[in-house]
Amino acid sequence: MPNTHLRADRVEADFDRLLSAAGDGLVVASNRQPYRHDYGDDGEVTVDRPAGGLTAGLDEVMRRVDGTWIAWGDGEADAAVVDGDDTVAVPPDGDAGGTYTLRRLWLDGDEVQGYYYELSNQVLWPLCHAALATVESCGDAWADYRRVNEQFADAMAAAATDADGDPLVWLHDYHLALAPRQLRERAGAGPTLAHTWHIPWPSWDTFRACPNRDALLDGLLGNDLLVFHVPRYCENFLRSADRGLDGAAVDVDAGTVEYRGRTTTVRAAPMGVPADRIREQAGSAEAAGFRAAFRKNRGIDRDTRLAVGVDRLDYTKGVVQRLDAFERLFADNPRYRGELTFVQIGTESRSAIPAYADYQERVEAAVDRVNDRFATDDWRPVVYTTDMISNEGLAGLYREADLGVVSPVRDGMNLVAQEYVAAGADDPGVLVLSDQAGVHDTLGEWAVSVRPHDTNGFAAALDDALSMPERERRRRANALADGIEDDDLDSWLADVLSAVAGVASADGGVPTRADH
Ligand code: GDG
Repeated sequence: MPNTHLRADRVEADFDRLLSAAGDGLVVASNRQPYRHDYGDDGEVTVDRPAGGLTAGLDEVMRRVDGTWIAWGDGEADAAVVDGDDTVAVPPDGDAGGTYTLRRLWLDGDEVQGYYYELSNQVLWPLCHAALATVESCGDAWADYRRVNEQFADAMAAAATDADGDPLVWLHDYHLALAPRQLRERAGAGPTLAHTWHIPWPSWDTFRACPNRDALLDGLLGNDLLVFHVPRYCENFLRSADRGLDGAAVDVDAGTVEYRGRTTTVRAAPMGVPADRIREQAGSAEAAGFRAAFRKNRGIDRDTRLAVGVDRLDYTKGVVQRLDAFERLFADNPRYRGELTFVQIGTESRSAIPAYADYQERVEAAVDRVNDRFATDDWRPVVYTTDMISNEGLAGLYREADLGVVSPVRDGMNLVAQEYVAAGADDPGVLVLSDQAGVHDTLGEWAVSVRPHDTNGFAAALDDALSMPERERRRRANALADGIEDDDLDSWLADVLSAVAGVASADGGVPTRADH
């Protein structure tokens, strides 16, 4: 295994020092924007605030440094609020924490279809999750993907030129694989380019099926630093570069690729969650109110034990396999009937793509099947909702649940598993975790591990978790809580910035957290 895992010792994150060591200012680029403007029912402009951990975490860093964030403006009122340079200061009420610049890019219908729906989500997403049979053929989508990446590169180059010196440009995810090389061609060697790939990188034997594999590797090797969640993905990427590109000098142990006259450093930094904030949310009055109302409105008895799953409705998340396992559990262990309800929160996602619409139908059919088989007049085995739940409500549900069930068939990291631990179940709960999630590499030792397709083994694991003695539950819950506090979102941000600072400084003299 290559030496690519960044140390994650718990220290106070010194962002100002790290940021100034990483570059002169910060430019972030991602497909999804941190703030979206829409029209409310009364015609007034409304603003959607960042919901996800990453966006909220980066938002705070951006406010501190007054940086520029470049993203696709997909909100109905987005164009109405920008200035002549397509920028708007966010957040709108940012006086206390500061503001930064959101630069929006406009995509036409064909570009959205080709770049976002086809190439990003029907080629790269299934490819990287090793679901080759789900990869769709692409015709003109590649040209759209290249063109949209060029728009991002133009905007990043302009922001880099406007900065006082050479900024850090931090790109995110598989939508922007070509942009690093394109930006390098526009902006030269000055800015430091770092790229976080939030999904797995598959083995070479899978990646070699990618029709545009050379261009993708070439694009990503325009970066100075490439960050994956776990060392396995680093190794897969390094071997893909080695096998796929003529002229690339790959050092798997050092985690470096020399190609076209520059070195790209490849590192693993497992992303964390804002653990303190989630614990506070779980203990809030709103969370308590939500828990009580949820039970009442969904007809779940006060004494019924809960297992909870929270997922975007994506075929990688293993919701169908999870329902198969609960069906087997109730079939083989009648004592759980009337005593346990499995709550699945399923957030609608990418529904315009047939594979996603089909998946939503399969989930609904499986929920109905289990409920038709076992439900009684006053008890349902599965409660399923696609309602978007508030952060406090979600944290409250996590705290209420005896089991947190996270069972993707493949997942880059997975934040839900960490959020469940952070919320801290009332009576220490058990994390049931697929060994196919990146987070299993860091939390697997204290979770109950499952293979999502092994229905019998999965059902037996659920039974084990539900029957686990309190002492053992407490032992594991404490170890898990320590783990996610040590490696929380701030620690992750500091790890990435430390790694950037390391590659940005010629003498490598910037201390990392590991040096404290
Ligand atoms: C990608 C990678 C990697 C969901 N429903 C509600 C809600 N959520 C929130 C969860 C969690 C987030 O969505 C989902 O995060 P995941 O990590 O599980 O998955 P992806 O969206 O696939 O993310 C993944 C991640 O990037 C970061 O790098 O971990 O592997 O696939 O935060 O809580 N939040 C609220 N209500 C809901 O109904 N409030």
